[in-house]
Amino acid sequence: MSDVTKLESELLAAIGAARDETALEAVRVSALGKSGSVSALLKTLGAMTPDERKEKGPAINGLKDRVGAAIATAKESLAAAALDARLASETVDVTLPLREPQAETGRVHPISQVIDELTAIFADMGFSVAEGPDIETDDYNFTKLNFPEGHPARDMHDTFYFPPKPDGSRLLLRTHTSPVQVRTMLTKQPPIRVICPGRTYRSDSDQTHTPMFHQVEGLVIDKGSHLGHLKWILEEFCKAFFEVDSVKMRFRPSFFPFTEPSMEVDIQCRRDKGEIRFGEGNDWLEILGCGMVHPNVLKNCGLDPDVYQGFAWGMGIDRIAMLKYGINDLRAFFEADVRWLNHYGFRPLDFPTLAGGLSS
Ligand code: 2U9
Repeated sequence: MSDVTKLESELLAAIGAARDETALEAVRVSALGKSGSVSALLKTLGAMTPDERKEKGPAINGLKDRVGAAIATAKESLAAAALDARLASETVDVTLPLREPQAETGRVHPISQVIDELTAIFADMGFSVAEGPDIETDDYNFTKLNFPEGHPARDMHDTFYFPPKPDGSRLLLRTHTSPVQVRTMLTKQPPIRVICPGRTYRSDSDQTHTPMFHQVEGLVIDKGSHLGHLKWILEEFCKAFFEVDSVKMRFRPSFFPFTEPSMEVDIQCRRDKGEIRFGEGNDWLEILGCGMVHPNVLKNCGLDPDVYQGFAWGMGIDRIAMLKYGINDLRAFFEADVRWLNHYGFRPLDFPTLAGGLSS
């Protein structure tokens, strides 16, 4: 057997044995690459006499062509086999349910939803949203709001205080969002129309109280603001929030240091086997407190009470969220249970608007 024939049978065997395209490429390089065995034979042609070249040339060139053709054929069938294997392993079950797009898999917590709803309702009435720090000074949380020294709300048992500073002053976790309105009055000129939703803290923990809870307060300051405006705003709010056409409200006298007169507000409802319906029935449910801003508070915040007057109100967000969405355990709000959130949470792309519907 000549060298050429022997090399050809060795190379054809190696081509036949290559299991994938990488192995085949290695055989191609070893035969036809720059330093390959066939290339080495081709180089010997240059040093031959014309007669020798005439005799060996066709054999060596024939070897190169046949090896090249065998590699091309093997490459095609290996590529086809690789594709078949991929197609077999990457089957798609078209009967499987569609996966929800990632942006829609999360759920909006009912408290965030209610804050978005409140914001949409009051924004429609021309209110803006103001925010402030959770850690406040005694002055903004109590003194400027007309709480006298020694008022029970200032008690260590009710308020979370930080250790006193060397000058004796103490920071605290705000017990209501009212200091945000104080900050607004100190920095903005009337007319003022703001709502202040946010976290608030009181040292209280039982079935119906958590140490951290959420409030929304509202404030209007202008030259001619009066209780009629306040009643209209609260009535419009209740109708929009509880998504009913009409609602009866009852204003009862009350007392807060920061408002005079002060009132607590009940709305008409019907209690039906543990469920509450608004805008119908003969029962009453307390939902908020309100009043005309006390002249001392206006003065403390740099406004002349002979020129300006205003009204304010406050309500617990957690409580109105529970009432609207039929949630009966306050603690569930803070447990971060995804099963609960899947049930009571809201779809992230369904942002509440008055035109598009608040909760549907
Ligand atoms: C300024 C002036 C007046 C805010 C008000 C209430 C009445 C009220 C409670 C409701 C239930 C708090 O969540 S709750 O415990 N709030 O009844 N809040 S008037 O009055 C203000 C606020 C700021 C400068």
